Amino acid sequence: MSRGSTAILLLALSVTAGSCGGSAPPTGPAPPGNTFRITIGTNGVVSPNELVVPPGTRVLFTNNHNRSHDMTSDPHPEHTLCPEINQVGLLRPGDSRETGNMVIVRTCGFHDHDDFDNRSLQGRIVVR
Ligand SMILES: [Cu+2]
Repeated sequence: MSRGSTAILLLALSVTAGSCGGSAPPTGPAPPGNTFRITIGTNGVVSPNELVVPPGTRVLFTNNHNRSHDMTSDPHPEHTLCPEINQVGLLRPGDSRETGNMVIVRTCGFHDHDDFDNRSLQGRIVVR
């Protein structure tokens, strides 16, 4: 392969890599391009504690705190309001995991099941 065709191939690969949003498979690792994120900070506080997303969104939860958090749907302890959130579940320090596809227009409260009355670990995802 000539030097010129190698450059064209690399250019084509980089264009492909930059245009892969919106068609993530239903399972597998969290796509790094997911812009809908809720983070548990090093201070143990969720941020943002309210996130508005369009229907059909997965939200990526990341735990940057130094202890585990079990992120689940309201209400506690049934977790029946938005079961998609229960797919996040137990996040060890440094873990990231997505919700299921949030297709129903509604407001989904969530909490840390192991620390359910801690308001710093409560929030909501508004699907609209
Ligand atoms: Cu709970």
